[in-house]
Amino acid sequence: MTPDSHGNGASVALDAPAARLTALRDAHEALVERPNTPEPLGNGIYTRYRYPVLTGDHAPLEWRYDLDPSTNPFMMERLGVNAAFNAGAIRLDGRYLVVARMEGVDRKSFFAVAESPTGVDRFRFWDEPLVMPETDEPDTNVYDMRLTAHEDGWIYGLFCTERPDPEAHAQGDLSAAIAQCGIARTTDLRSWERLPDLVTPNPQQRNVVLHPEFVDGQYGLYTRPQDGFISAGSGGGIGWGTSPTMDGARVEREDVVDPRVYHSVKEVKNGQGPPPIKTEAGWLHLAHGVRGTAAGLRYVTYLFLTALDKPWRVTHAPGGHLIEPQGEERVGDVSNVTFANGWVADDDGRVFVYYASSDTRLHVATSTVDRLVDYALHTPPDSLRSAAAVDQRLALIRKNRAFLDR
Ligand code: M1P
Repeated sequence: MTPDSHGNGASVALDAPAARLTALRDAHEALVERPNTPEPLGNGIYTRYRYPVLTGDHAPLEWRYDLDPSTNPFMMERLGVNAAFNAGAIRLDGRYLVVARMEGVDRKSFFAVAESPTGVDRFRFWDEPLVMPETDEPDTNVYDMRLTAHEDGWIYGLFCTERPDPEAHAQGDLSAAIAQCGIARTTDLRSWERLPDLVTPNPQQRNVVLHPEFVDGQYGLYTRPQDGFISAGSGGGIGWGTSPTMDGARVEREDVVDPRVYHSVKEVKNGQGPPPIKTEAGWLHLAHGVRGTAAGLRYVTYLFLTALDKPWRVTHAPGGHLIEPQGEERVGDVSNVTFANGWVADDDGRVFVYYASSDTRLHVATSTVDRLVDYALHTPPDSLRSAAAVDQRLALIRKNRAFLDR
């Protein structure tokens, strides 16, 4: 113990950081162990939960603080974590696992696995962030992993790898980048084999997702062709292509199967979320759609079904959004965003949707395959025009009137 500068013998220099560390540990433990509670009533399609399941504050203290008071006398954060969001998800050996997009205060994203016994709370990060091997072309930023347990036996992680755009940089635009699909595979989420990036006919790719089954002996890929880094340009929409291998994956032909649509939730751009869930009614897909507003872009999630034998053929497309930003979800580093790239379908039919809000935190919504299929089959499609939307609503009102008058 060292006397403080007032010479009163108090042990400020060493005890203060120790006391602060104890308080930090208590607060962190309380946050990680906090039970989550379902929000009452809801819309019948899914249940939201009171608290986010992951935030930047869930990152272990060891990742953020130098715990040695002799080198960190103020016990201050040395490497802050800004956010934990857009997570891939999987159920493995009875555990709910997410691979979250972590973002340091330096804006660099990295991946980290968090594990929960319930799927709705007590997500705890593994000891260290995930170490993702690189190709010969180093990644500037990696994010938004989609996890696919493929029938070939591997778990694939497809993610966005971003590198500088040299032409734009030469002209002074340092925000431009080239986004491509990085590919890695694993069996345990601990050790990863990095494979060559996906090659497609388009200059930019984000939101690429591997279909879980072979299709005509090929790997099926949902893509998102795009002209520019942010704007879809003449591209956009969810594409479909196939590749004979994932070790050197190449899509020669990309067909847009879920296009952008004027005056809809996916007017500006859209992208596949997690890999689809196989149901008796077809493949259940979760995606995000983006529209422009005076306040900037608004990201929501939406659902659709495709044919079991042709996973690229949309059979049912409910109109409007599934999950939209509500309350505090509307505010964050990139406000007015909900984005989902992970969900888990349990053997008992429960579905855990991991959606992030405003590029800041990760939430869960629970539902069942039966509910989501019912929603997909029986929600009217987007009517595309106001008058047609009124007709849809009148049909519902009149059906209800007839039912109540029986
Ligand atoms: O900031 C909102 C989202 O923007 C991108 O998604 P998209 O390519 O569809 O525009 C991604 O960077 C995503 O991570 C982010 O949440």
